[in-house]
Amino acid sequence: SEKYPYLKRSQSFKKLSDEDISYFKSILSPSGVSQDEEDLEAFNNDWMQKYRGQSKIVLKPSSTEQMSKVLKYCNDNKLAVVPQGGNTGLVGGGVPVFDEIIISTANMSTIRSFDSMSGALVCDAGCILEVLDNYLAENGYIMPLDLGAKGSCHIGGNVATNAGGLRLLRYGSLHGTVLGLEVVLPDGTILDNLSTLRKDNTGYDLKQLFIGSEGTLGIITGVSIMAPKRSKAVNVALLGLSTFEQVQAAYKRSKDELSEILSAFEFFDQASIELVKKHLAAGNNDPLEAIHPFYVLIETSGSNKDHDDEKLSNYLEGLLTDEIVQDGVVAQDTTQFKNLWAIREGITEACAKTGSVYKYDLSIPVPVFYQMVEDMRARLDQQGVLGQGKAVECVVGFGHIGDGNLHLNIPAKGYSEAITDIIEPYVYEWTAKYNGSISSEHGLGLFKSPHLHYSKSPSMIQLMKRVKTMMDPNGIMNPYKYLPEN
Ligand code: FAD
Ligand code: 2HG
Ligand code: ZN
Repeated sequence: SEKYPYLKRSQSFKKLSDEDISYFKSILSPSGVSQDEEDLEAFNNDWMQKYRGQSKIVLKPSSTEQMSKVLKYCNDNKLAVVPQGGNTGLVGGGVPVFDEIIISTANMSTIRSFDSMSGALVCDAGCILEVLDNYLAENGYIMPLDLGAKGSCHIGGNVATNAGGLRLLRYGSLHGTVLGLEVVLPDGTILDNLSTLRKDNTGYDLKQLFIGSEGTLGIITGVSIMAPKRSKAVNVALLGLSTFEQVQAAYKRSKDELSEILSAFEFFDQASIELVKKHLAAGNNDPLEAIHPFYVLIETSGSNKDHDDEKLSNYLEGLLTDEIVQDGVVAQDTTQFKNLWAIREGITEACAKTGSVYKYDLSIPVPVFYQMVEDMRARLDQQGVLGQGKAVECVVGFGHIGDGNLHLNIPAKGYSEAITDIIEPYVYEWTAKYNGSISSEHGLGLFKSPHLHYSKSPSMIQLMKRVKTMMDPNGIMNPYKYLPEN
């Protein structure tokens, strides 16, 4: 493929034939097989318009049994596949590289059960995250995860990428909140582990292997997840600060003074808000008078509004008195609450409006977060490519302070080897120097697989490859991705 000159289609995979198509049509409903070109456009291209496959078919099973038949057939016939949920992934994992068959969970969107005593929700993998959260809201519960992509991403995709997001600080990762999974293995075996138990120490915890496996070991068809009670009192505040030291000071204090009610601590820089203001309606929601070098969005969630309000206002007053923040606003109603979150959640989309974005998702120590951003700025500037009208528009830093996760975004006019060579491997070496992670929450996909060694030792990568070979001996599951070739 011209799209990926450095990759070769594996000869071990068969090409799709009319016979294969007839078989798929015989087991799936008419809406379960699509070869329509327009339809395929959306499935072959990723959210960023960065990755592009050439699949000729998308299959949408509507039951676990259908999924099992499809996968078994593909495995028996050495047809490569790529599982796809909402196609919001940011590392090129959910779209084909060549002609892999796209297997979508779009037709699997039933909520199977909800236990209002334990909070255990059991649902199909194709349920949209926001739909689940709205369903739980009616029952006084909340999904333990939330992302800007909630309106499109599927819970199966969330589990497959081990998505982090905006509530991880409070409710922890999916490795803790997922109670059970139903997974179809490449040979068609249905692994039924949809447990709703909070505790279960009987044997290897196999579900953990699929959380974050990005479609390389099997297809998740069902998810059992522990939903916490929805907090009665929720506050959100937006703060303007002058330095990154102040951001850290505000975070430290929030742990002391807001402690058990703190439910999010997000930061973004001036470049972020400028892009949001330039490209999105959400930019008009900024209630602060001036533009600040740094912003913090704090959310509290608790059970007693008076108690939370008092804590938050004492905390904010202290920050203002000690000149740790320059300005701050607490949302006064639901609309303003949503508006403030929309600014933070809009940064990804605002960056994308520029054209192409070089996106890095790093775990590094919080004290060096902004040094990374500034070093990258200096580096691009030195090479003469940074600034208005140049190849790179700006360097944007934001992310989940509470989780030690920096999002470094570099919006540019297009993707080029020259720019990539300025950024990489510099960014990975920088991260490795601090024993950080080159993928904090977005995953490896096609983008990061060659760089895995910056975060994992040779013996760990070897063991990962053995697991992959054992579970997917024909290598049909999402090939060319996740693990490095050599
Ligand atoms: P897809 O993109 O369709 O697939 C992602 C990967 O999972 C692929 O490798 C695919 O093959 C595999 N996969 C999908 N479904 C299955 C399945 N059922 N079984 C096995 N494998 C499967 N991520 C974060 O972690 N935190 C964030 O805050 C965050 N915010 C985002 C905001 C925006 C605006 C966008 C566009 C993305 C954001 N993301 C974030 C990226 C995130 O990984 C995805 O949004 C989400 O988890 C992927 O779900 P999806 O259903 O879209 O999966
Ligand atoms: C977020 O935290 C997402 O908003 C997306 O993880 C980050 O666009 C990004 O780099
Ligand atoms: Zn994020």
